[in-house]
This record gives sequence, structure tokens and C-alpha cells, in this order.
Amino acid sequence: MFSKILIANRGEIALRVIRACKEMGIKTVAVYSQADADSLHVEFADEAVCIGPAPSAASYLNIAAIMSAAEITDVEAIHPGYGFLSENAHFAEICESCHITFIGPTPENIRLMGDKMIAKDTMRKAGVPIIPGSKAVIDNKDDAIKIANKIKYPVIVKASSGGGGKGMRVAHNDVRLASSIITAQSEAEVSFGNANVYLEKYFEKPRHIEVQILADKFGHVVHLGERDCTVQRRHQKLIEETPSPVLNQKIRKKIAEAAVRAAKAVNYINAGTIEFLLDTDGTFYFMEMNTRIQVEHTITEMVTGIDLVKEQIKIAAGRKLEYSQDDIKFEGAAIECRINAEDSENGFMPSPGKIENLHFPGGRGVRLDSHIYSGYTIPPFYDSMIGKLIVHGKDRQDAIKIMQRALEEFVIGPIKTTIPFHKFVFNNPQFLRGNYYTNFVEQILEKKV
Ligand code: MV4
Repeated sequence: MFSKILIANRGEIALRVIRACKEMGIKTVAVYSQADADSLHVEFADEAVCIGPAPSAASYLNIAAIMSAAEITDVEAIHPGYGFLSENAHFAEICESCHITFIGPTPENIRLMGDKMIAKDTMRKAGVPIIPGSKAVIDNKDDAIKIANKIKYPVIVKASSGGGGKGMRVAHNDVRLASSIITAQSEAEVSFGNANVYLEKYFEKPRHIEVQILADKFGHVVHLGERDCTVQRRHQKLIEETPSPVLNQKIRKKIAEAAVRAAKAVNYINAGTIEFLLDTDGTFYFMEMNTRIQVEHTITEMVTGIDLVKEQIKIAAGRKLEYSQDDIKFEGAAIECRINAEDSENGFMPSPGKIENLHFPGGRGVRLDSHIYSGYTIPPFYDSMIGKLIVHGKDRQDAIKIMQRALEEFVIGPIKTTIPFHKFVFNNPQFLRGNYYTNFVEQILEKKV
């Protein structure tokens, strides 16, 4: 096992990794930007190294500065968390060449899944259902129009290097398709430095279902069930729950098996998530694979009792998975609400600043993963998520009751947060029935449901 790990991240996920390391008897090194000198991850780690000024590009994305910190502190491994360098194949390669273990998948895994077209083609060959669409990059509008008329409108143009919703365009007819391709291509070129786009049938009322997998270096792959992440705004998830309120046991088993097949097809190693689009009729299709630990990993931990960050570290250290699929038991239901420093009553406008009043909820079934404290100033430079409120109940109804109570107990001020939004959702009849789609947040903001 490693004796010292560097955490190349900040905020709640840096704390989350430090906590796992402490329980495993591993020493920790935090890295921080000049704007994060007062952060809890700096306080809680055994050592801390300043890696640059506030902007991410100069600090948390600064590979040279992070590798220098790793060399100076003599760590054996780096945990990248999520975001920042977590899905950067080049960074994973540099770690390898410096003989420092990257706690995550191989550079090849990351690179393959980073190209959505290649990922899709790999899944098709592995027998994982994929969304009908173009089999190659779109290079002229006539071919695109032919494909669109074959799969029937509406269609969606997606960027090959995209993901997470960036660079997507929906088209309902030939004329709009031609212009959508041009705009999607130029957006993709600007955002990703790669203008390649492809075409898919567009689903109007999908749900976002993802499956957590773990894979060790000996080819063993297990799944840890699904998460329903359908409550999103502008491709930012706000609420995640497990199990999904809409899957029956038959589809649940099929989607989990498809995820294991997907991971095996690419010789995947470490923790990963396979995202599926679920149609209203229960058919599901591969969307993309996330090659990192995700924000919402916590709800899977609650229902399985498995610490995913510890598993990531053990896998990276070359340990075999200690259990097989049948040993994994799922208990109850878990829900996560993302607490962002945003004014959900004013267009989710960012609301950085000093926290003067703070009270964390507690009691039965409540977990709070957060790096904030009373007197802490939220810097304006980074992601607005300041915490995750996670509940675990004996079933969905019980979890909802715990969440409603915990949201009532929660005080953060005077900065604005997404707590009022969550209180509103947990009183919405459609949400309470589990009857919602990806347009749900838009609908409630327009007061339609
Ligand atoms: C789609 C889709 C409908 N049809 N693809 C959004 C993020 C990225 N992972 C893919 N996304 C979508 N792809 C087809 N063919 C609808 C979405 C989508 C979405 C998916 C899941 C959750 C929320 C969403 C919000 C808007 C669009």
C-alpha cells in the first residue's frame, strides 16, 4: 500500500480523499492555489504545497507545478478527484513516466472514452446498445440529411470530443440540420480544438441513468448499481438518487450487465461510470463513460456500504477486488442534493462571499460532505458547489422524509444557496412520484408543474 498520496484537487472532494487516506493510514499532501490558503483541505492534510495563483489554469491545472509538489514531498501516488486533471490522459501519462501512480484508469482508457465516436463504436462492437445515428464523423450535409431521414427527425448533432452536453444541437428538419452542423462544428472547434461532429436520433423525454463499476488490474469487474441523475439544469446535476424510481428488476439487471460488458470491452481499470439514456419505453442506450470518481458516488456508498475512494486507492495499489458481484448487497435508498453557492431564486446566479451563519443538519440517515465552515469565504474562481447533502433511508419514501427534515435544519447565510430550490423540489408532486424527465428543472422554474 502507498504510504503517501498527493491530492490534486480542492473543495469537498479533496477532503473526501484525505478522509479515506486517514482511515487507511496513508499520509496526505494537499496542493492549493493562493485563493485557497484558508481551505479545509490544506488544514486537514499532513502537508500542503502552494502551486500557484487563483486561476485554475495557473494552479489546479498546472501539471508542472503539481508534479514538482509531488517530487518535493516524495509521494507515491496522486488522486485527481473529479474535474481539473481527472480525465486528462496526458497527465496520467506524465504520472506514469515519473513513477508516480495515477489513482484512476489508464491513459488509454481515458483517451478512448474521451472520443465519443470511438467510444460508441467500441460499445457497438461489444454488444452494448447505442443510440441510432451516424457511424462516422459527418463531413458533408447531404450524407447527414440522408442519415437523418433514415433515423427520422428530430436528430441531435454532437461533438466527438464533447460530453457533458457541450456542443450539442437539435434539428427538426433538413434546413435546420444543415445550419446545426455548421454551428456545432465551429462550437466544437472553439471549445475542444476538434471540429468533428456526429449525428444521433434525438429523444425528447429521456432519463439519465448511470451505472457505477469497479475494475481491478486482474480483469475482475463488478457493478454497484445505478444512479438516476435526471434532475439537471444546463447539464449540471442537482439531485441524484439510487435506486432509480423507474427501473424494474428486469431492466435494472440488463443495464447493469451492459455496464459491466462496457468496462470489460475496454479493459477498464479503477472506478468508472457508464451513462445511459433511458427512453420512456424502458429501452436504454450507452451515452458516454466517465473515467473518474464522480460527485454523486456518495449515494452508491450509502446503499452498498462500499467506500469507493478506498477501493480506488486499493485498485491503484494493485490489490484484487475483495468481493464478487453476488457479495454486493443493496440496502434502502439514498438521495443527494448538491448545495451550490448560487441564488436559485435568481437564475442560479453565483453567490460567492463570506459564510457568517452556518448550521449543518444531522440525525438518522444524514451525511454531509462539505469543505465550508463558519467564517469561510467562498472564492469566486472555482465551481460553485460547496457541499453535498446525502440521506439514506429504508426506502425512497423514508429517504425523502429525511431529506425534507435535513433541508429544514440546514442554515447557510448570508450568501445564497440552492437549498430553497431543493426544498421546493421535495414538495413537488411529480418529483415525489418519481415522475420526471430531463426537462423537469426548466418546467418547475417556469412554474408549469
Ligand atoms: C441526448 C439527448 C437526447 N437524445 N442524446 C446531455 C448530456 C450528454 N451526456 C448527452 N445529453 C443528452 N443527449 C440524444 N440522442 C438528451 C440529452 C440531454 C440530457 C441527458 C441527460 C440528462 C439531462 C439532459 C438534458 C438535456 C439533454
